[in-house]
Amino acid sequence: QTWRFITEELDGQVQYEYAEEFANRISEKTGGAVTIQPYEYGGLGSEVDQVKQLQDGAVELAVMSPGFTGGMVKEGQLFALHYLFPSDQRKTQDILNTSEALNTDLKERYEEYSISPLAYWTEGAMAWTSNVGIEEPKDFDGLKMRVQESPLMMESYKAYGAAPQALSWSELYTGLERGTVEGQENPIFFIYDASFNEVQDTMTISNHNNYVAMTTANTEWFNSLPANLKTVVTETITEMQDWVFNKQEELNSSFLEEIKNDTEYPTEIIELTEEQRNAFKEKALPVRDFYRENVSTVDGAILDKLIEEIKTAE
Ligand code: 6CS
Repeated sequence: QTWRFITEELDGQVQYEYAEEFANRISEKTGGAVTIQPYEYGGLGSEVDQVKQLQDGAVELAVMSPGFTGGMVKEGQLFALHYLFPSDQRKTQDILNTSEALNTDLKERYEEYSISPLAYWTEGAMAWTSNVGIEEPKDFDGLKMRVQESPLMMESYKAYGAAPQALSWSELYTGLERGTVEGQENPIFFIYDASFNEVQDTMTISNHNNYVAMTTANTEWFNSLPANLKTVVTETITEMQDWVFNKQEELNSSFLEEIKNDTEYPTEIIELTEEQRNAFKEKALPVRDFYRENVSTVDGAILDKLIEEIKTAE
């Protein structure tokens, strides 16, 4: 049998590398009885279309970013809150691995929509790019900031005074080039691999949030798998949490060097001091109440549980 595995990224980027490695491991463990066909982003529509394909069972497996389920699974938007997770990526990954709020409570919310998140992992800390050089909240004033389709991502940037707009990443390079959008957030490996540095003059190491991706399966398909295959899938996903952590770290650090050494498209790199970070944090914290009151369908219960787990971990 063949399972289809869609990703939101291209060959060489973290999500697609993950799907390929997963495919190899599953094929090896099942002695070739199961083959997995990984798909790069692009062929099957936008990120939001891909969510639908997983829900419909048109594909069995997907790497999915919670941002693109924002209009549907309200609680999943908590990943859009800035300064929630530790800026230390290892600590963040440990929380993603062990959190009951995420691996039980949030998972159940997703399953109401036939999406089973089997693991959460970081693709690295996100940086801001722009031509204005973001150092303090007022630099965001009126800035047309590109975000994914999540109302809470919009709210997070409105809190800094920006004018956020939702866009698929396939339209982002052209958008930045033409100025229809003026800034964006992404992990460093992605900024370089998608060439955003060609059309943006500055990159701010802001540590405002990390990029979380989920390994997901169509719920009905996954539940109907024979027990032995289910075990192979979950064991492989668990093993790969360290693998993908190392992969993102390697790509993020080597591509940071590439950005620094790119003389054709020079980028000013701005590293925020703790004091500068705090100015953003102050504006970001009230967005948690917005989430609790206007987004969450459980009055922020999952977020509050996660906050406690983060406190304990730190
Ligand atoms: O910015 C985005 O929308 C894209 N960024 C990453 C790191 N992965 C896929 C996603 O669609």
